[in-house]
Amino acid sequence: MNGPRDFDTETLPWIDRENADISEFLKTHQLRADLPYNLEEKLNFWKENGYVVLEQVIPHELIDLYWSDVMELINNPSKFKTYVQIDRDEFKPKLMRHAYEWTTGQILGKMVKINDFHNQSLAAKKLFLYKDIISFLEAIFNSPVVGMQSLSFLYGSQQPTHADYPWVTAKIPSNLAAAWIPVEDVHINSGPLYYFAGSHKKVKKFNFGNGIFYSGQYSTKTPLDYARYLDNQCKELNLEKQTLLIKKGDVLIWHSALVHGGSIINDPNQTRKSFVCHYSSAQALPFHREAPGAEPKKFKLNNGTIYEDPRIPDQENLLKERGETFKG
Ligand SMILES: O=C(O)CCC(=O)C(=O)O
Repeated sequence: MNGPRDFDTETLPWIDRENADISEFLKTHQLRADLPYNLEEKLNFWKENGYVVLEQVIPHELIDLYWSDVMELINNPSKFKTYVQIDRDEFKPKLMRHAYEWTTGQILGKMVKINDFHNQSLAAKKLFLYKDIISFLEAIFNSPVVGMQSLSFLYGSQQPTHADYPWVTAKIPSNLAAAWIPVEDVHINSGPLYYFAGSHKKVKKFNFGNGIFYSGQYSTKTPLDYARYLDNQCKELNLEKQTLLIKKGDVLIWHSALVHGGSIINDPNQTRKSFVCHYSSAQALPFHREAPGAEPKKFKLNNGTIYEDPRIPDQENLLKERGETFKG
């Protein structure tokens, strides 16, 4: 079988290296003095567990502005070229279409992923690059941060067990992390996110037949093979399965190799509104992923960057009024 069997050690984020010295890093780097969490504690926890929860850092006002924009998309899909994916199930080919090709009723259904709504919504951009998330990511990458891709959910995803790096790839695949931002307190019956603490360093990378990255064309193993492998590995390694029951205002940040998925929804009427954001570092993603090599148009905030989607420039910041009211 071809392809790499692990991340390239030369380009691993410093904190993922064997000899990472967190106290030394904090002594030698200029970091924000007004962080609302203890960065040293969070970095130590991250190194060990592959995730952190930052408690009550995101203003409810900003979350509400973002969700009002999402509701505008849902109620008026004909105005939007947003990419909306509606799956019949996780393993059938994805049905990705522009919002205007779906109806409100379809977007309000289950198995719906609204992709990259931050293109249209300024409030979503501000949430994506919220200062206390970006400061943590800057520390783990030791680099400026790029917001790479985002997903908006009304219901639980029920997504099978996976890690993100085989799918969400930048030039340096280990330079990847994600944030899970609840729009409401997470209810146990809503199909909460689950994850296995420590799996980012204990589970050996899966070989899709063409290496560790999934390719619809070249992989001989399927996403379901991958899910089975991960479930078995986590069981054999006795890794603790944890369920994410965080509250509006909190945020979970997780490592590119943390094994996670969406639980089964026990109450079909229970929403699980959330904004899921994927990030990379500036050196790993110097362009928009849909236009590698081309000079991107940039939106900058809190030292983080988002690139304008070159496929739909006419849609950029279509919804900006609500976002403009947020001054944080
Ligand atoms: O929110 C979820 O249920 C799944 C999100 C996820 O796994 C991902 O975006 O990688």
